[in-house]
Amino acid sequence: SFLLNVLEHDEFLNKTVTTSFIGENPDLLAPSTSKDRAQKILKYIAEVTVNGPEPALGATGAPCSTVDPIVPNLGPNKLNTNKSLRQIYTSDGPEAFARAVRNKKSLLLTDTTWRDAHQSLLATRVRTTDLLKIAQPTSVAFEDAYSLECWGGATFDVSMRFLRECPWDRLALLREKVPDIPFQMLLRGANAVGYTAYPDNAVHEFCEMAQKTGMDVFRVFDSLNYVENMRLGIDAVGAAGGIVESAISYTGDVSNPDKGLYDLEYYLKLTEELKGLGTHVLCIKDMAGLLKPKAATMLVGAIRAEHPDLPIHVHTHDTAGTGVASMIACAEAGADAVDSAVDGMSGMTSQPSMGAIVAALQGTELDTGVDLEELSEINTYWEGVRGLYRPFESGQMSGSSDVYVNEIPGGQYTNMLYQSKQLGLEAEWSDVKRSYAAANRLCGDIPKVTPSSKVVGDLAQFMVANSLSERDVIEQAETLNFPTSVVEYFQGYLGIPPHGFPEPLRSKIIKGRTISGSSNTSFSGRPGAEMSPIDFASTKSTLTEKWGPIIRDCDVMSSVMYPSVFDDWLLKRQEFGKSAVSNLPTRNFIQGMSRDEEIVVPVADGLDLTVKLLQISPPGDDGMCTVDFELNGSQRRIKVKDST
Ligand code: 3PY
Ligand code: ZN
Repeated sequence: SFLLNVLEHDEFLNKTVTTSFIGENPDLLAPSTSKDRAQKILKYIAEVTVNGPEPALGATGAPCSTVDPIVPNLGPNKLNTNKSLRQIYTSDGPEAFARAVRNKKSLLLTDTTWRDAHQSLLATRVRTTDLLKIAQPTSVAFEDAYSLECWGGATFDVSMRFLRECPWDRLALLREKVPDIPFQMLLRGANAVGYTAYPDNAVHEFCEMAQKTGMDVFRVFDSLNYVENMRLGIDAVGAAGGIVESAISYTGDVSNPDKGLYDLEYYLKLTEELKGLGTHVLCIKDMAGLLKPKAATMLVGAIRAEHPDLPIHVHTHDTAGTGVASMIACAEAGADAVDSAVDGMSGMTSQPSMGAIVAALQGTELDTGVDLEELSEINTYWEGVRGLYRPFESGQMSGSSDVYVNEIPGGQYTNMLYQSKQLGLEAEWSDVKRSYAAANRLCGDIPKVTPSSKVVGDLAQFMVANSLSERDVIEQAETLNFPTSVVEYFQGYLGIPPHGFPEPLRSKIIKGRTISGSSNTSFSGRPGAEMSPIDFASTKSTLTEKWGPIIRDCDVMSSVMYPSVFDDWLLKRQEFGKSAVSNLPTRNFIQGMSRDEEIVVPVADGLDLTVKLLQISPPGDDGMCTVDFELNGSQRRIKVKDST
């Protein structure tokens, strides 16, 4: 889809545009010319070259590697007469998919490289263009996979907010390249792909749109394992015809009877409840990597014994380094599928290494059938891509088994470590981790995953910043000015935690404050239950009035999920065009260009721009630099304000 000229018109840029303005200027609706597009790309490159990337992008680590990733040549697909799992799902439905999964004797794998792995290691910054380049070879190497996790979680938000991309385009483009492997996403139950509850019809419409755009398996969780929140997500996926993978967020340690409130009985009861709601596949979502091998054997074994027909899929993070051992224990205890990431994107707070699991099971009954040579070629690509994203590395050098104590989920662990380094508070990192465990106890010992993990993290950071012990918080609760997320948690904005809210701490923190739009101080049930439905038609006309006829139904959904992020995203697109943000090679997207560098930017079907940076002048008296380019052989000059 071409960017329309209207987005690039000065009056539009100055936000004086109205629909009548568009009516009077019909030429604006024509696709933008290649000249406009080229100008915008040069403008983006000049801006980033002179001033660096937007600070919000957070590209503060080491520079990008100068070596381009190598795309393997792995096609075409092998002659395989068996139907793939996606073919079974699309022709015979989710129940048939579940039966096929359950009937496989070998261990099935999910590759999380396209979602959770980079969410956990690289702040979710991997761009669509780098996924598309490896999509076809991946479709060959992992043709028998349970799924490719490629969407949802933080990717929806981050793709618009920081990468200036459309999440829906990402899904559609990947689907085109990978027709036969199931795609999987992470759905935060009643929170969809956001951080708080949305109206029911928004969650329903979202799932329907995702399924239609190519999503198959929806992993549905709630950050408090609150079944009322999960029910909405499960119903929405079911109604959309998707595969319902209901997730139990695992916390504590079932192999240690002295630790916490979460024993086998708790998980078996939750499994029973989720199964009754229309679950096709049960997921054990070990978001912090707490499931030790012995616990895995106990938990998977117990669920398998009670539910012989229920497919079990296990998700973990390798934070402590026990991931491979735990996933093998799960498989041996009767799990059908486990999550792993391509080696170069695995380990530490990411998923365990696919190559390690594949190699460890070779020649056993559970042999995954993945060809290690093909995997190795896919891995070579990802090692290269990881180098391009070096500016986003957290600096973590090794696993850390203290996660069994602090229970910080993978993505958050990396984020908090990174933030501590950014703020020069590295020395306080161990205090933050210790306080996190204390904050969890103060919250009532809860599962910690988006968004409950943010509440616990905010409370932990508040404790460190104010030198408060657990006891201080309890004793001084009435006079402390807690972060909003913490107050709202205690008011029930996320739902009800498994073992209730601790009192009298809760009342002391709420201090009689009411929830917005109500005279109550807290929610008594599902927080989103009372929200009025979104009027999609009127939202679309409002957006169309504001932005012109470019607004698609999926844009309306993006705006419903993230209204201000969406507006900001469109504004940036006007400034720099779609091609600049989406099609520039990653190194240039992050760092701009260096003198005499020449790159090729694909802009539309079959059309390439060759861009060479000739020189940059020092800033003049007006603070402006001139940046000279050669564009397809002819000279172009761009002026940029030096704001460094
Ligand atoms: C997310 O919600 O994004 C997660 O990855 C939770 O584990
Ligand atoms: Zn995860």
